[in-house]
Amino acid sequence: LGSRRRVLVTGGAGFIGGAVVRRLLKESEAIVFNLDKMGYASDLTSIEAVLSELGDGAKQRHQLQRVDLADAKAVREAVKAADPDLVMHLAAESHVDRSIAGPGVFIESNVTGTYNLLQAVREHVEGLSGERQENFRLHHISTDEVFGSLGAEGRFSETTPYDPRSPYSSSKAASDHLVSAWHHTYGLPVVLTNCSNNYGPWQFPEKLIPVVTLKAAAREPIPLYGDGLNVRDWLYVEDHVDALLLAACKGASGRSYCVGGYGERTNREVVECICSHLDQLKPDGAPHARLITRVTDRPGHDRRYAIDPTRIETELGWKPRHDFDEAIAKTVQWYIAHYGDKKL
Ligand code: NAD
Ligand code: TDX
Repeated sequence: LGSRRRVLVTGGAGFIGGAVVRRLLKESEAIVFNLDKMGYASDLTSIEAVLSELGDGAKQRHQLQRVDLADAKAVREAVKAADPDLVMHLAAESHVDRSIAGPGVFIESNVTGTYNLLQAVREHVEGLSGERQENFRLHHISTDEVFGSLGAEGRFSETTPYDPRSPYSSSKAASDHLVSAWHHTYGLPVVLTNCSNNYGPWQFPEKLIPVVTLKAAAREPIPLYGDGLNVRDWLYVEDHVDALLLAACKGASGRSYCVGGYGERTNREVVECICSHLDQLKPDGAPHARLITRVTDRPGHDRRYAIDPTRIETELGWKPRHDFDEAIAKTVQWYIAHYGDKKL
């Protein structure tokens, strides 16, 4: 973090934001302001555990700001109170299926929310003096879904044209464009990252990997959308956190970086892999793969995502540290231990 002492993380009670906050608490001395509306996907348990491990002095280093980004006034006040050297913006409605069922909140949180944050941060940066202003960064965390859907060939990179297709991805694309515009027009020092699908502990059980693990463990049908041959590029969440901290601290202002760990797999491969781990962990009946059930496809389901991470590898020296087969095994074990026999 260099001389940066105050970090505002939006969405720090969510899956990836929580991993960022834990890392900042463990590996830096920064005060972390965690701005989150505390929605359905929020959980502070893992952060509270880290604070307890670190001891009493650490508690003041985590300040929860329970704020909805859609509330411009509250956002302005929260940014003012945090007085940050760095803002890492992860707060967003994040689930594609929910965006199809109810797109409104995606526009409010992801588009209006990002706009409100940009305005508040712009005012904050204008008031900073000398070195603090020069070192300030707003890091906007986004997704590879803004680039649309790939055929069998090719990978997304920073020069791929935007072509979002779901309410979620179009709201994220809009937020990316707002961030770039605030950089070009108002000179706001920003950095953007677009990452592929993350997995790991503490992901809300609506996304593929926790849903499949918990359904299969409970011996319930495992829903596989369509033909199961859609491809996602899986990255372990801690590898994403490495990339985020590198980009936030060392990324060039106005630059974007694509993040992905060469983890392409079809959904069917991922589901079968989880089932084979469960066969070992819970060898109490028929093979879990028999529970796989083809269900109606997601409307507008993107076929394939894949990232070319050359820029972040060569310019910032990032490399994923986790291998899919090992990290997925750990992740499956974590969901079984964490949820016990609770049903979804
Ligand atoms: P998540 O749903 O687990 O967490 C998001 C957090 O943001 C939640 O705690 C939620 O309460 C908060 N939030 C949402 N709307 C808010 C608002 N209006 N005001 C304040 N807080 C609000 O999501 P995640 O998987 O941790 O994703 C974090 C970010 O990373 C998102 O911006 C997402 O687009 C991006 N991303 C996610 C993935 C992935 O695979 N999960 C991949 C690439 C990028
Ligand atoms: O029950 C399921 N069955 C199924 O076949 C679910 C929940 C998903 N799927 C399929 C749909 C996708 O092809 O699995 C794939 C992964 O689905 P999700 O976990 O919902 O992720 P995805 O739609 O790819 O989006 C994710 O990655 C990019 C995150 O939710 C986004 O926040 C991120 O930006």
